[in-house]
Amino acid sequence: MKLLHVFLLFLCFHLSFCKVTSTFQEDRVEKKCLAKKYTHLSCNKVFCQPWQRCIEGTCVCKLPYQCPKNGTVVCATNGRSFPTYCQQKSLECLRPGTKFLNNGTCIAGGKFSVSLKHGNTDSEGIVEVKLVDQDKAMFVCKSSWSMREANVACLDLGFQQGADSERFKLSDLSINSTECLHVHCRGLETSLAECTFTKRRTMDYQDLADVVCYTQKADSPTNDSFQCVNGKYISQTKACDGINDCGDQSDELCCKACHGRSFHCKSDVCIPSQYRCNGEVDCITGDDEVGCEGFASVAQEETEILTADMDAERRRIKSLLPKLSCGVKNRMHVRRKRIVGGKLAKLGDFPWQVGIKDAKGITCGGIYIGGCWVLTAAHCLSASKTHRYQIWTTVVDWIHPSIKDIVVEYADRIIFHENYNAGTYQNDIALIKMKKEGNKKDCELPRSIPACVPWSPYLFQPDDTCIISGWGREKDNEKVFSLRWGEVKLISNCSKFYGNRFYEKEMECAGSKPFPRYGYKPSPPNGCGSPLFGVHLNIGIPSLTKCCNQHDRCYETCGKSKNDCDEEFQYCLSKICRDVQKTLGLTQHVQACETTVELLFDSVIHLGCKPYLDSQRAACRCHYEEKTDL
Ligand SMILES: *[C@@H]1O[C@H](CO)[C@@H](O)[C@H](O)[C@H]1NC(C)=O
Ligand SMILES: *[C@@H]1O[C@H](CO)[C@@H](O)[C@H](O)[C@H]1NC(C)=O
Ligand SMILES: *[C@@H]1O[C@H](CO)[C@@H](O)[C@H](O)[C@H]1NC(C)=O
Ligand SMILES: *[C@@H]1O[C@H](CO)[C@@H](O)[C@H](O)[C@H]1NC(C)=O
Ligand SMILES: *[C@@H]1O[C@H](CO)[C@@H](O)[C@H](O)[C@H]1NC(C)=O
Ligand SMILES: [Ca+2]
Ligand SMILES: [Ca+2]
Repeated sequence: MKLLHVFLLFLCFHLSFCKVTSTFQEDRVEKKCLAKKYTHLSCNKVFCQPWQRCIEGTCVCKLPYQCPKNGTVVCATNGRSFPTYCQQKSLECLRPGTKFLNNGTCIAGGKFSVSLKHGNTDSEGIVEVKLVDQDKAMFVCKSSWSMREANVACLDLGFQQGADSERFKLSDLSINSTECLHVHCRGLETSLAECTFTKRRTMDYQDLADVVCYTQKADSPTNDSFQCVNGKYISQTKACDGINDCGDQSDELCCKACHGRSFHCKSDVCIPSQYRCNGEVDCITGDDEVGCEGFASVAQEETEILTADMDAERRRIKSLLPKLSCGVKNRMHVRRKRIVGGKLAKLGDFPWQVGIKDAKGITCGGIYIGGCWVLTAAHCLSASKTHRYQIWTTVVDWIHPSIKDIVVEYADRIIFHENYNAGTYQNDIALIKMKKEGNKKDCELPRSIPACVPWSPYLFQPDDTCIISGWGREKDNEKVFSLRWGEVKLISNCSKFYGNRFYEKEMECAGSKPFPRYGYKPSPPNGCGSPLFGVHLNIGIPSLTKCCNQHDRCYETCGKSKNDCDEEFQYCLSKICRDVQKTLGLTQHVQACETTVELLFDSVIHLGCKPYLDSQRAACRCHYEEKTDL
C-alpha cells in the first residue's frame, strides 16, 4: 500500500512537468489528412458535382457544353433561361454571381429572396423566404431547419463561411404564424432557391427557424475549436458527425471514426446515415451502397410541394453521365483461399490482363485501361523495340494459346514515366499505346474489359485485400506459362521491407499475411520495466506488472494487431484503478491512478510501435522468407 502511495506521488510530480495534451480517447480526426485541407471540391475524398470534373484531385467547372443534353429548362437570377440545370450550374461555377432561380422558363418579374427578420444585426434573425411564384413572403419552420439549410441561407445572403452553430436568441417576440415553409437542402447548394420547399397541410402553430450567419469577428478560437478550411471555427464535437457544419464539408473528410447518426466511408469520410442505401453512391469507395437488400425507402409525408426537387434533378443528371464500365469480370469466379504460387486463372477471370511479348516470349504482364492504352512496368520495355512488341489480350496459357480466343495487337508508342529511374525502380511505370486497325476511330478489343484506374489514394487503404494476376515465376524460380492469381493485402508503410527503396508518395506495397514462426519461443516478459516507457515503473505492484507482461506477450503473438493488444492493455490498467478505489475509497487517489494509467497507455500508443514490429518480426515468418532481400 505504501509503495502505491509513493508510486502515485512520483507520477503526480512527474506529470506536473510534462503536459499531457493528448486525450485518453483517441482523436477521431486524422491530423495528417487535415493538413491537406480537403473540402467538398477534393475529389480524392468526394465525388464532384455533375457540373464539375475531377482533375488532379480538384473538382473544376465543366464547360456548359460538357453537360448531358437531356434535362428541363431552368431560369437563372439574371432572367436568362438555360436548357438544363447542369448548364446553369456549370456557368455559375465558372462565373459566380448568377444563381438558380426556378425550374421551368423564366416568369416576368419572378423573384426569390431570403431575409432575416427581428435580428439585432444584419447577420441574424428569423428566416423569411419569398418564393418565385408566391406573392407573400413566409417564415421557415424550425422543425425543417438544420445546419445544412442554415449554411445555404447564409451563403445565399453573402456570408461566405455559412452559418454559426449559435442560435439567435429571440427576445420576447410574438409572431402570429399559422403557416410556415418546410425546406430541405443537401447543404452544398449556393442558393436556398435550389432547395425543396414544401408546405405541411397542418395549420398548427410551429416554431420558426432562426439563424446567425458566421462573421469572422464572432468567434475567437477556444481550446475546443475545430478550424474549417474556409476559416470558420466550429466546436470539435461537430467534427466527424456526418453533418457538413463547416459548409465546405472540411469537418467530415478526415475521420478515423464517425459519431452521431452518420456512416463511415472507407475513405475516412463521414456521411449522414440517410445516405446509406439511398441508391446514390456517396462514398468514393462505394461502401454506402453495399449490402443494401432489405432497406426500404422511407415513406414521404403528405405535403404540398411548392418548388421543384432539384436534388432529384441533380441525381438524374449524375445518372446520365458516362458510367464506369471497368473492373467488372466476364464471369464470376469462386473465391478461393490464397495459395503459395497462386491459383490458375481461367479465361475471362481477368479480362484486363494482357501479355507483352517480345522475341523471347511473354516477358511482362500489362493492364488494359481502356481506349488504346495498356499500363505496364517501365523496366519491361525498351523504347528502341517499340515496334517489335506484341500485346496479347485474352490470353491465359501463352505456350499453348487458344488461337480462337487470342487477339494480338501491336505497340505504336511507349510513354515512360517522366521520373522513371532505372537504377532505383522509382516510378517504374509506362504506357503503351496500341496501334489502331485500319481507319477505326479507336482500338477495339471485343473480349477485353478495362481495369479501373484509381483517381484517389483513398480508394485503397492499408489492409484492403487486392487480387493480383500475372505469369511471373514459381517459388522455385521456374517460369510460369499459365496465368495465375492470388490475394494480397495492402501494407501501409513497407519501408521495413524495402528500406530506402520505398518511396511513400509513389508506391503501394502489398503482401501476404505472416504466419507464426514454427518453434518460436518468446522471451520471458519483463514487467513494466521495459525501456519503452522512458521511466522505470516496475516498482512491484503485481497487478500492474501483470498487465505489462500480458501486453508483452500479446505483442509477441504473431498476427495480433497492435490495436487489439493496446486495447487489452488499457482494459487491464483501468481495472487496477477500480481496484484501487475499492481498497482506498478515496477519489483523489483514483484520479491519480487514472492519470498514471493514461500516461502509461499514452506511451504505449506513441512509443509502442517499434517494440511491436520487432516482436512481430521475431514471432512471424513470411511466405517467401527463404529468399527475402526483396
Ligand atoms: C431524354 O430523357 C427521356 C426521358 O426522360 C428519354 O425518353 C430520352 O430518350 C432521353 N434522350 C436522350 C438523348 O438521352
Ligand atoms: C395574434 O392573433 C390573434 C387572433 O388571431 C390576435 O388577437 C392577436 O392580436 C395577434 N397578435 C399579434 C401580435 O399579431
Ligand atoms: C479549455 O478552456 C476552458 C475555458 O475556456 C477551460 O475551463 C478548460 O480547462 C480548458 N481545457 C483544456 C483541456 O485546456
Ligand atoms: C421542372 O419543370 C418541368 C416543366 O417545365 C417539369 O417537367 C420537370 O419535372 C420539373 N423538374 C423537376 C425536378 O421537378
Ligand atoms: C515508415 O517507417 C519508417 C521506419 O519504419 C519511418 O522512418 C517512416 O517515417 C514511416 N513513414 C510513415 C509515413 O509512417
Ligand atoms: Ca460536422
Ligand atoms: Ca448513398
